[in-house]
Amino acid sequence: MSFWRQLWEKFAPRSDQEEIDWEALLWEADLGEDLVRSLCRGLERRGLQRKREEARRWIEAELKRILCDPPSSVKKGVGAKPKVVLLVGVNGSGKTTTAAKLAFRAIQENQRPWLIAADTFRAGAQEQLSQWARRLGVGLTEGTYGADPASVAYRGVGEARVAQADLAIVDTAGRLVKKRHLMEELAKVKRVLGKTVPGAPHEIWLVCDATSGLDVLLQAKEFHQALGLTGLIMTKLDTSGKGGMIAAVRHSLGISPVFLGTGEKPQDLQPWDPERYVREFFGE
Ligand SMILES: Nc1nc2c(ncn2[C@@H]2O[C@H](COP(=O)(O)OP(=O)(O)OP(=O)(O)O)[C@@H](O)[C@H]2O)c(=O)[nH]1
Ligand SMILES: [Mg+2]
Repeated sequence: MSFWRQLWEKFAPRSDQEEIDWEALLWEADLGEDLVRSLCRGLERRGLQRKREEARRWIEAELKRILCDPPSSVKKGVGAKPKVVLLVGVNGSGKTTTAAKLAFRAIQENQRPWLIAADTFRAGAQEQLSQWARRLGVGLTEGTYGADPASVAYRGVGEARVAQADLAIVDTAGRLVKKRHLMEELAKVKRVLGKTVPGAPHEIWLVCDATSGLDVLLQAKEFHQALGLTGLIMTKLDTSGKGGMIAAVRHSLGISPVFLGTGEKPQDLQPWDPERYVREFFGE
């Protein structure tokens, strides 16, 4: 059963006299404070709180509108060689796995990817990405532990260019949004990448874990403020039926998902398809 259906059954009153607690229902869908408030106000303005079917239809239509509106950002990096993608996110969100998935996808599309291991902090991070590079047969720039991630990223794009790669994927260390110096370190990686290929980094994607619920919105706000995100990759959707925060992030920040992660294998990456997402979320 779809997540929305389950929620509906949980909150639907047993009799017509009982009211639905719309606010509680929308909160549970992980839609976040701004969007919950705006939907509740909308229901009130239209006098729909007690008209359950109409209210439900209106909410569904609103969420579909938010999710399906075309993203405002234009595609960057078209024609750049290599196109440079910077992956950022909190610890364990799935960045390194997603870097491998993106490389795999590029190969499927007859493109030449290049991986850059700019996580010089977490023990094992270098080996993790180099293992993926070997498995996928993809070129890799390694860093040494303790090295400046910006210098690894810079060298990496240089090597990608020499190898005539089409896509350079920069994996970075996980970081807590509240640690200011770590966010500044990422801002430096971004600045330095700007000196490699015109317009780089062409994409800055926040990799976030769907099981973190509303924390995703908080992460998106902080990373967006520090770096200017161009998109979102929501991982682990195979382990969590929820995904309401995708609507929350779109509503609050106007940032859309680009891919969804649905497993641990290289092929478990789906391009964002709002129509499909809406169908699965509402169970249509
Ligand atoms: N089920 C599932 N697991 C995933 C997905 N993406 C990543 N994982 C798993 O999540 C764990 C963490 O993934 P990593 O790619 O190492 O995460 P990371 O963000 O690079 O972690 P740090 O570098 O430590 O910050 C691994 O066990 C992955 O296999 C996904 O879409 N679905
Ligand atoms: Mg990692």
